Amino acid sequence: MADLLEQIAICIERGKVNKNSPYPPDLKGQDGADELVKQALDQGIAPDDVLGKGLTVGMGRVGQKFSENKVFVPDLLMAAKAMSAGMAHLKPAFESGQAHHKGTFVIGTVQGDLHDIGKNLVAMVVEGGGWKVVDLGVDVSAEKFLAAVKKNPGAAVGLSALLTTTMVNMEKTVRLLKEQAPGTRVIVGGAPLTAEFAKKVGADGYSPDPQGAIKFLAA
Ligand code: B1M
Repeated sequence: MADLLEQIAICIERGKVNKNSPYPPDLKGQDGADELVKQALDQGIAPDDVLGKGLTVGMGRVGQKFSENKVFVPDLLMAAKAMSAGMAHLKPAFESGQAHHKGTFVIGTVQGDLHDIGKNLVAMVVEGGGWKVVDLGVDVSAEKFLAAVKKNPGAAVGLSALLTTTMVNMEKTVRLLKEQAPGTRVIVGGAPLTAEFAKKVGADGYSPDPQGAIKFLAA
């Protein structure tokens, strides 16, 4: 069982989607996340173990390497693709309540801002970390974030911004969430942000990269 889960982790880390996938070249012809997750479930390995000891381990490794500049955006995208292939087999288990997410993470790019590449990467890595992700997209108003939290009680919230002109909208969103949904944990991120700015707007956390968001959620 441990071997199979480790193989699944490697597929995620290396972005090996399925047997037919030519990427990465050194794994050509070998089973990918698609086949291995199916095998694991067929062998009776618990869906929570497939997720927690296989898929998320791989995503954690690639996320960490990304933080260390050892791999780059395309590597993360391939890892996310492999993750999706594996997760497709786990979907019925989540729907039936047999497998469980660690919690819910609501994420979006703040009002006025249309940049979503970084936000999407954070969403993928957090999902790969075992969280249910509610992605509100771009140009998201404070009220829309609040509505999503009301719909998903206990959810943590992630705000992304890429413009110096829109990062200021984070303050309004954090304030509304803290007033109307007390106890909601909020993390902010995006290229122009700093930890000092996060503190100033009242956020609970800041991360320069997706892996930091995982660490924040785990804390
Ligand atoms: Co725009 N843009 N853009 N842009 N754009 C920047 C950000 C800019 C720095 C370019 C420049 O002038 N050098 C500049 C901002 C300047 C400033 O504010 N000081 C800029 C501008 C000015 C604009 C427009 C105003 C241009 C115009 O129309 N005059 C306009 C604004 C539109 C709007 O939003 N209202 C605009 C538009 C666009 C495009 C639509 C063309 C396109 C976006 C496409 C898309 O996202 N779907 C675009 C792009 C691509 C860029 C650059 C080139 C790349 C941004 C990016 O995707 N980076 C950017 C210049 C640059 O960075 N070189 C630029 C890659 C991505 C992986 O990084 O988003 O930083 P990033 O995400 C990282 C981390 O920040 C972190 O994790 C990610 C992975 O490591 N992170 C989080 C992000 N969110 C997080 C949340 C977290 C935690 C971590 O927790 C919740």
